[in-house]
Amino acid sequence: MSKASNKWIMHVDMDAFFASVEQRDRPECRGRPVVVGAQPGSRGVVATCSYEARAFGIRSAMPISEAFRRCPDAVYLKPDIARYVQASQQVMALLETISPVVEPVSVDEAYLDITGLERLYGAPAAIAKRVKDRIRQDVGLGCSVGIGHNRLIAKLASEYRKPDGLTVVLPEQVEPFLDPMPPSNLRGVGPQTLKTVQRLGIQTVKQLRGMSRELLNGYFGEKMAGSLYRQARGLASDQVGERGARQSISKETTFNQDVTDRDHLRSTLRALASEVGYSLRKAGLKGWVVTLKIRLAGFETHTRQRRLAVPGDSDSGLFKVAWDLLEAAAFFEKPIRLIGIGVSGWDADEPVNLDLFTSSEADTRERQLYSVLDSAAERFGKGKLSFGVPTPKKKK
Ligand code: TTP
Ligand code: MG
Repeated sequence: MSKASNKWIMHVDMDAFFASVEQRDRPECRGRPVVVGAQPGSRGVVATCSYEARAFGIRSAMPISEAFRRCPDAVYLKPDIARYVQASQQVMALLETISPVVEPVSVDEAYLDITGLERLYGAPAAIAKRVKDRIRQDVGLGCSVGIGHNRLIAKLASEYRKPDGLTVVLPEQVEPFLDPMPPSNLRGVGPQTLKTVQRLGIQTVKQLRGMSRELLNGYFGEKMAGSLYRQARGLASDQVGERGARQSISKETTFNQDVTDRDHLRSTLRALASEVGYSLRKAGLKGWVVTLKIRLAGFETHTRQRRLAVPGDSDSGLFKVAWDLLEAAAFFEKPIRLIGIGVSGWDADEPVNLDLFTSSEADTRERQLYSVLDSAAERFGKGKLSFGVPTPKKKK
């Protein structure tokens, strides 16, 4: 961790993501303050807003009433998550054409390892420009890109100039880059840490770097002290990609239209079970646990699991268990958007590298996305069904 990295890591973060998708799709909103979130008059909050709206001091998570007070003339829109998901997937797919090592970390940001791509595309700044141009052309959205020798520097670089930023921080520039920053820019600095930072009168990362590890330990506790100590020196991981071993083999499918028809569900599940069975047998694995995954229209996601009497890998056996789980859960009254089946709990101790939904990059991205949306939903004070935006009381 402490040795200098010779990698180039890129961090891409979409600008005002939800609001930019709206401005893209609604030309009348371009150049105007746009606030995506709850409707004025309700008790919800701002999900995000365009940079034109930020000029009025509007920010994510601000009560919508406060946003409305600051800018009654803004366009107030309810989130349309499906369109944002689609844009997100387009962006991630595009990034995968640039580098084979892409790690989506939220709905609108990803890390790329671009080490060695210079020969293909030119200097790091040229690669960043290429990414920005492609996203602009193909997806119609703007983003900010940061490049550095590790994840921390890349992330701070993408935040450095927003919107439409492009910042490359060379290793010899790391200290001058970090020096004037407020410690709140560093990763994992929550309200508690910030309180101590303020109490100590620390205003810059440079001041933080001037403190010994022992001193930091005393004020922040070992764990946070270690993190601050390393970050103040620009030290961080340069690993991009999936972390952790893959632990299941699974397959899922999203329907073009929500499905209620039992026969359709049955044949889909049977096909998925066959694919999973095939992968299991190819990997020489049998699993103890079968998981059924269902997403209802509206992103409400359920999983049901059953432990088998003997580890299984047969198509029909897997299908039967998954179908039982589906029937027992009585989802049928509701339209189903996605269905998946997974097997885990290996009988053998071999490394598994065939996971198709639980840890595939696409699913990691999707799970992260849904966790973002679910936590947003909690913040908005609504159930998980509604994408977290309170129903507007009445259109004005
Ligand atoms: P961010 O990347 O934090 O914000 P942003 O893309 O809107 O703006 P920028 O990066 O230019 O500063 O979050 C990405 C999306 O996540 C955002 O468009 C909406 C959603 N989001 C919420 O729903 N609630 C929140 O509190 C935040 C911060 C984001
Ligand atoms: Mg963003």
